[in-house]
Amino acid sequence: MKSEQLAVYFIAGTPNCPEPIEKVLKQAIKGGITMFQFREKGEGALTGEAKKKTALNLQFICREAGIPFIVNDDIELAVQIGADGVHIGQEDEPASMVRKKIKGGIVGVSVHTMEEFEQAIQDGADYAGTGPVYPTETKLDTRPVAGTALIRLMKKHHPEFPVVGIGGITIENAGAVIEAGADGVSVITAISRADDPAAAAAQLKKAGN
Ligand code: 3NM
Repeated sequence: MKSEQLAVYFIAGTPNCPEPIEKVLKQAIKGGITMFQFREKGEGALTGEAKKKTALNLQFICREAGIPFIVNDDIELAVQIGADGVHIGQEDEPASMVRKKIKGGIVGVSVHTMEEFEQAIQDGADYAGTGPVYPTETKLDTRPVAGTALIRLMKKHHPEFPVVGIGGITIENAGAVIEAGADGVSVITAISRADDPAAAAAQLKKAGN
């Protein structure tokens, strides 16, 4: 993958969206997001066929727009529908195993320490996400807030390896994440709950330039 694809990485599931997720995604695409992750988690999250149907709708929208469609955690679903990739956490199967299942697809890994970062690189991950950079209410079981220090360290040791920040990132603080060396910002709330998701995505993009 190209690191530019991480520039504005929108993540969402139906519980994050006050309007139909397909509509929110289309607006975010209009604003210029560069990648999308379907993360169907939390209260009221879809399961089974309903989840698969929504995934297929979102995959179609991403395909038409020419941006990668990534599935969070659910490797089986990703393989079944031929998603462009998966994003996994430290609790999931090792990236090396996922790499085999997902063939040439994108494998993203959440990391919180330099050790986890080095391991992800060794395991053949395509990019690393790290956070929470800032306090977030979207994910309850996060690690302590890390600020931008780890991003700086990661990029110091592996300048070429694609890294994206996550957690509490807004239009106001996105510039600091990029300034620390990240290739992009991942956001849920800043786009999914914006009055105008297209404008929010466009402003996040501008913050990175
Ligand atoms: N992972 P928002 S923080 C999905 O720290 C996720 O690994 C995190 O949502 C981590 O943009 C987070 O609304 C939530 O803060 C990001």
